[in-house]
Amino acid sequence: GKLVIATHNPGKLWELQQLLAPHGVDAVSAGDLGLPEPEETETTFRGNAALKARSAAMASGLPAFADDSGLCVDALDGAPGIYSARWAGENRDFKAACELVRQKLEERGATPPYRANFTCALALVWPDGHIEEFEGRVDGVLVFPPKGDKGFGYDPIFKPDELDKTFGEMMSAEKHALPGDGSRALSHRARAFQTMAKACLD
Ligand code: ITT
Repeated sequence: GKLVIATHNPGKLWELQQLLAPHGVDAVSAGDLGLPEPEETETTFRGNAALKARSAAMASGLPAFADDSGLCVDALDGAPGIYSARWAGENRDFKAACELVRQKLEERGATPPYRANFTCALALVWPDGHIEEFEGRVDGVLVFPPKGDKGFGYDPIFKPDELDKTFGEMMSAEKHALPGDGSRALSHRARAFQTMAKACLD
């Protein structure tokens, strides 16, 4: 049967479709189904992922899968965290959001290396309410000025510890897995997905 990908973020949707493709899952996005976008009222990545997946499963009567994720900066006490999308404002201006991160670091008097991580919570919810939850994280440093025009969101300012370029300089396949070993995931989303695939898709 079909699986709903409960996201309205095109960059995320693209990556989730790439990750799902090898598993032969028939997926449709919440946007394509015209499902409403619930307000993210929870206080954790995990809570918001569950909220979005539940909302889509109830509205569609299909199993639904949601991703809640964000950038957590050590010197900013974990901000923007669950507010990562909201820091980009109504018009989702991530150039401005990256600049806001730099400004806040400057205000705090923080000095490089600016340690940070991306975290991703995935929730898979069936119409009967059954839920499975997974998490993934990648650690790295922030670089200014931003580098690269690939990916989405905060990708141009995040350099994972494992490689010498930012996510903004990587194609989605490079962001998903470490070179030379397609089986070892790199990004927070690919790491969470890998755990989910082992538990639920294979
Ligand atoms: P949905 O809730 O509809 O899925 P959203 O963009 O609101 O879309 P989130 O609430 O999870 O999603 O916000 C996560 C934000 O964190 C997202 O907008 C990006 O700016 C950022 N983010 C998450 N994963 C990222 C990644 O892999 N690369 C760059 N930025 C990322």
